[in-house]
Amino acid sequence: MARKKKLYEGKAKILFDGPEPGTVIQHFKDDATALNGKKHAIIAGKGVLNNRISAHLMTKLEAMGIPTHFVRSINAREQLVRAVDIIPIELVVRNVAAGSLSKRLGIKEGTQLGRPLIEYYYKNDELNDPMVSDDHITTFGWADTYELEEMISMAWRINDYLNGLFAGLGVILVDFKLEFGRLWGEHGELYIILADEISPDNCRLWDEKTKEKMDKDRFRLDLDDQVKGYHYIAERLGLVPQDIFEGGNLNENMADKLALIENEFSKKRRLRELNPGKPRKA
Ligand code: AIR
Ligand code: ASP
Repeated sequence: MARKKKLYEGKAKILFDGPEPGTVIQHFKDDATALNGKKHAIIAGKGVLNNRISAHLMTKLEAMGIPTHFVRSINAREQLVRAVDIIPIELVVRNVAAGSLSKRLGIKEGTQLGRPLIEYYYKNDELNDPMVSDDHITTFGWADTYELEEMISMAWRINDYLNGLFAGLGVILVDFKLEFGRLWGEHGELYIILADEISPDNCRLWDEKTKEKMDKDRFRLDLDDQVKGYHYIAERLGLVPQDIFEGGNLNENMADKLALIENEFSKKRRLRELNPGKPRKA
């Protein structure tokens, strides 16, 4: 097979040119970074697990009416996604205080928030992804008011859905980060769709009983067994059989096969490709 053309390499993922027009291959690496890339490690197996977790959650969200960039799984580390223009805003949804919210405002970690909170961050590594207001977003044209409204309404629905899904599995969805992209239809109409990934790299997930952190905070805070969170979440979601780990190592051949089997069960998703979402109002 011809070598794939690399379009972009990020901290945790690589994007390659896709096999069909308008598609991109999203490759999940084992690299983990924090502090804007200053802290780095390889967490063996993370890429495979995040690829599966994100494919699964995006498929679920698509089924409840959230348009996403996910098309299908390709292999253990790669998925086909739609090419979009990423809107340079990270939406963070919080249900429980943790991380930068606790630090910035002195709210004790673990405090249940009275209602979910949405924050916006401007996606810019040089500036360290600063927090911004909706006024900044529209004033500087990072997104217009329609796009922002669309992102916020999807973020609420995603939070409702994921909160319930994880609660049913004994996991608390503390907070998470979303990215959206613009996609133009055949007739020039604009769609706003969910992009990037949803995985323990951009969600905080705690075991409900023990409150143990089962996400990237294990790496950020130098806790032991950094792959544990990814593995635990994939297992709770029913995505990895016990024997996929051989003596502590993930069997990538087995993971490859699982990725393809999952596509067989989600043929319905193909229909939605023709109808990615609600078109923008004129
Ligand atoms: N996040 C924000 N920027 C990058 C990521 N991954 C995610 C974190 C956390 C949430 O957004 O993983 O789930 C809030 O992060 P913080 O650091 O603002 O508390
Ligand atoms: N991945 C980002 C970084 O490299 C932020 C994070 O997830 O902590 O800084």
